[in-house]
Amino acid sequence: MYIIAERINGMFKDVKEAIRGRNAKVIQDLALRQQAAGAYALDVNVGPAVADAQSALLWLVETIRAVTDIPLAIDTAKWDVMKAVIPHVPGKKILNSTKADMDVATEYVGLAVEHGAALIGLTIDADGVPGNVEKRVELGAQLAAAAMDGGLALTDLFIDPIILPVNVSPKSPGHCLQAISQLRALSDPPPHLLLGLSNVSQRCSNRHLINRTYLAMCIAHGLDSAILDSLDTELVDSAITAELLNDKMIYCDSYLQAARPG
Ligand code: THG
Repeated sequence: MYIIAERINGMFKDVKEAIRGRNAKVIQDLALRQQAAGAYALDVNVGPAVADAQSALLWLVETIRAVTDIPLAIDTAKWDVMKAVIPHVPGKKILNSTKADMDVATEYVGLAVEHGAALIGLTIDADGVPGNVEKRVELGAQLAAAAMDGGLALTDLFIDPIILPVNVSPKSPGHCLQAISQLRALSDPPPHLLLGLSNVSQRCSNRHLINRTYLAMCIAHGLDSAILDSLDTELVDSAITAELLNDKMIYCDSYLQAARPG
């Protein structure tokens, strides 16, 4: 499982305050702890409450890069910010994210190819998040077409069928499972399939249990990547175990250790 760690996000109070006060240590500690806990990449998102998103994002990138060369998923919905920041991200990077509208996706594919980056594409268009499986699959196929047209290998494309909180949208977990199965069959090799896992349990009780259970179900349907809390050891262990049971690795007594990066 290609784990992208979620905690460097201004949605969290400690990160928001660290951005405001330009407190590098808070960010660097989170970066290194998440990496040590099993992350392959770090999501970097300034959150909604920041005045100058571009300079905040540049500061986060520079601050993280001072301590680790782990791939960074640059998480912003603003094209102008993405375009300005990406040239200043040394090393491996993932653009998070584009929507599936063809003209928009084509621009993002071009930026990704220009900078040797991977790209996350959301199955969302001008009509918003689809309320069914079919539209998610159609938009996922559109993202794959945009990637192929623009010269981005499908192995550098992560399709995100968008999971909504189960308390608000009870059908979205099931819809995403089916979309994952169908989008995996799109090509050989297939694009990556990814979710922002913690969305599923927002404002629910038993968050950890919901996240852990749903992740195992997603892996059984072919999910191979997720933005999640890598500091939740039980969650990461559960993901690795689900992959073992889905024949993604050979059992050995130390499989939990063997599956972690490094
Ligand atoms: N897809 C893609 N990118 C994404 C998402 C996605 N990026 C952002 C988000 N969704 C994934 N990251 C998070 C990070 C935190 C939470 C949910 C998703 C979260 N935060 C607490 C909350 O809202 O309750 C914050 C409060 C707190 O604990 O301080 O749940 O879907 N491509």
